[in-house]
Amino acid sequence: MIIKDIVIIGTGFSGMGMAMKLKESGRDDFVILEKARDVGGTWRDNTYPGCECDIPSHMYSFSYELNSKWSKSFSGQPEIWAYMRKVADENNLRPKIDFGVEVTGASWDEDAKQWTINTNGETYVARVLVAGVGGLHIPNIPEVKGADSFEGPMFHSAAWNHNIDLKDKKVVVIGTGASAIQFIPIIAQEVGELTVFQRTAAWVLPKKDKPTSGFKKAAFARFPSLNRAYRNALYWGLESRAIAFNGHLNVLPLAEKVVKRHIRKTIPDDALRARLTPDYRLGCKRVLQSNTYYPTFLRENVELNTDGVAEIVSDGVIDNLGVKHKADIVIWGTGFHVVDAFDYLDIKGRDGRDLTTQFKEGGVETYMGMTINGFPNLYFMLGPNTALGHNSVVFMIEQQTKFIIRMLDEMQKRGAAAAEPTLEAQTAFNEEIQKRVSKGIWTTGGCTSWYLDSHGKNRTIWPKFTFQYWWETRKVEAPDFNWEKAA
Ligand code: NA7
Repeated sequence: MIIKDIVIIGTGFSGMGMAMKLKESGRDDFVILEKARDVGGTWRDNTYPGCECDIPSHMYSFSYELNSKWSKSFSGQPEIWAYMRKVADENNLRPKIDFGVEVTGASWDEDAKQWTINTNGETYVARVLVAGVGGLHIPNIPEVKGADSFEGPMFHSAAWNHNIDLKDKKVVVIGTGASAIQFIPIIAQEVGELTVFQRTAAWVLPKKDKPTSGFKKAAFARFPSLNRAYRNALYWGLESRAIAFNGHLNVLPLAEKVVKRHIRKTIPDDALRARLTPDYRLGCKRVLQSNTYYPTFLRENVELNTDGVAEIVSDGVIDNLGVKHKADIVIWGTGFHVVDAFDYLDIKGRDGRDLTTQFKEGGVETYMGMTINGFPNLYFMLGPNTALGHNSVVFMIEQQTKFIIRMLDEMQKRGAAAAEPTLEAQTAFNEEIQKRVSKGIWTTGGCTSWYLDSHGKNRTIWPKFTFQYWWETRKVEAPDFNWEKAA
């Protein structure tokens, strides 16, 4: 058994950010548990061709670890992952990480006021547990009739099989979300035939990506304040997008026109254009960006299928019209388990209450997306209703790490062994969020998306400006919590 004051799960932006803030606050009695052999979270795991950020890199990075060398506006996965490894090295985080340790469950010990954390190896015991597991890490592979009978390679975009040579092969891609629209234009250039199964057309804006000039890199390296000013300008530019999504829908037609013009200019064929044009409001699902996605459908070797996947057979995919599309390889670009991601965690709180059951029966409700009544000293990073469509989630992560440090300070000040939000505070937070979110484009825009749970409630997105999150988490509202002294 390994005893620590604090256990963090995961070494993505969340886990690493938490570790850095703990160190900064003078706390060293912690460990990070990482199931893989290196740091990086989703940016280590997603290696599909063309994987890159869709929030500008100068903003999609730690505010206290500025990087003057980003090669372009939206950096690719290898560069983001290298940045994360560098941050881990420069902050000496690796000695604090137990690699190859996968958490299988955690339970709260009421008497000892601590968490017992079960893993594939040692058991850990800690006063505080911080889950930095991310919202997008469990691949969603839909259950399709006959999928087991497929004889060729079949893999998900988040587990790309680089040993498979796609050259001249017949490939079927299922899904046209954020990942698929990045790899489809690239693999289309080498495969023999590509059939893309689109269930819902995406809004794909042109991507304003450009290389960072040598001058800019040198200036940012020499004068970090310039880099920060640029980051600030990006922040406010991105933040302004929240105006449209959060209820001021009159701003949206402008952006919709941009996409429609983009499709019109690229796709001369009326029927194909119609199939690629969304029938719901922009912003309802995550808005995508690419300059190469639409033109890909002009290629002779690429076919768009909008008839739906009915069945997979040994050598192909049959659509709902009964047409068979021969395939040597099937690639799932079908996203992740998001709202139900917690089902995979076996977390037992006070009186043995099960987190999954509580979320299923009472709704996915937390306080500030971080703490949960009945689950003392447990913190989620990027938990329910703190994901973003319009700005960098690293900003949210930074506010959360600061909030958790404030909670630890407050516990210390009060001599508290355990802290959890009151049910009243948690309910009030969720009522306000749901009131807001119900007016937003994600609910009113005429689509279904992974932002919504099975009851149509948005349990994913933060429906306000991100500076409001900063404001609301900038101090601990002591009456919102039960502070429990050690027995
Ligand atoms: P997304 O953006 O959730 O895309 C998933 C895609 O897969 C989307 O086009 C879905 O269609 C499609 N899908 C999902 N299930 C099915 C089934 N059963 N049949 C057919 N098509 C299906 O996931 P990504 O991996 O691309 O990106 C996830 C996030 O990662 C992204 O937003 C970034 O933040 C990073 P639908 O639109 O639901 O009809």
